Amino acid sequence: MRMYEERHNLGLVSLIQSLIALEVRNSLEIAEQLRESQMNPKYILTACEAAMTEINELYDSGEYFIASLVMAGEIMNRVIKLLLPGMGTKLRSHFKGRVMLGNVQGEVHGLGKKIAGALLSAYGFEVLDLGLDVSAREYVEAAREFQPNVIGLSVLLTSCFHNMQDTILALHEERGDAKWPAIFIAGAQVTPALKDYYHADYYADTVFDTVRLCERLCQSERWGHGSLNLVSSFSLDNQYAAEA
Ligand code: B12
Repeated sequence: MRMYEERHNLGLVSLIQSLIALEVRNSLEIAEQLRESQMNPKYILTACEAAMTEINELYDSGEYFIASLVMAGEIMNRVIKLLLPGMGTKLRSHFKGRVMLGNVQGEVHGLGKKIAGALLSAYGFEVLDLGLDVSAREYVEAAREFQPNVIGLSVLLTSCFHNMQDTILALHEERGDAKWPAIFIAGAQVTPALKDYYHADYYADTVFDTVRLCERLCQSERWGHGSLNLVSSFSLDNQYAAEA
């Protein structure tokens, strides 16, 4: 058992090192081996995030350039694609509700949202991903058509916060006095205080929080509850990590 764990940890460390070195093929091979060894995809994704943080530090210190960030984003994109099929078959269950996601106008950091969308689909939600750089008007029009139970806005750049605000205001106007669809915000720079400041309904910290939040919201809407008495974020990693 111990040897098995050590091998897994070594694999994750090699993945992080390989990502930091921006080695495309090697990173994908290691991710594939970890996937085949039945490792929980959550740990593989967490390792990717750790590598991203390190890559960002190298960028900040001037050792890496913007091209390195693009490259790192591309490798991570491929790792996510590689992990998706396994996540789907393990987690997919009956239809739970409709979730619409998008990156607000001006925002091109789409990896966190992509992981969230993949995980939500795997857990039985119908997901519409509007993509990157989505205007307030596009959100509203898509919501009219798709009729989501929940809408998630993703933003990482602080310079895009005002666009997030415009989108939330437009969605509030569209739904009038109704409580649905519920609106949540997510992304590395987003905090519970921002949720209050920008009048979003909820805030999700990790992608696993998002799954749980959407499950509770969709259940609540089905049972006719006005809204949930939830604190902004959850910590449910254990439950979902065990399942994933
Ligand atoms: C990779 C990267 C890029 C890539 C993006 C590639 C891609 N396809 O997404 C590229 C090179 C394009 C890029 C560009 C820029 N970037 Co950049 N980038 C990063 C970096 C290094 C990693 C982001 C990332 O993908 N992390 C991995 C993902 C999985 O993590 P995550 O997004 O945080 O998501 C997690 C949670 O937040 C949550 N989550 C996130 N989103 C969502 C959405 C939903 C719906 C849910 C449920 C959950 C969720 O779940 C995820 C898993 O836990 C960050 C630094 C950092 N460490 O965050 C800077 C960073 C975000 N970038 C930054 C900047 C400034 C820029 C540029 C403006 C740089 C420039 N001078 O041109 C441009 C932006 C252009 C634009 N108009 O948007 C700054 C933002 C600073 C700020 N305060 O606003 C950062 C913080 C770097 C820094 N320290 O300065 N970047």
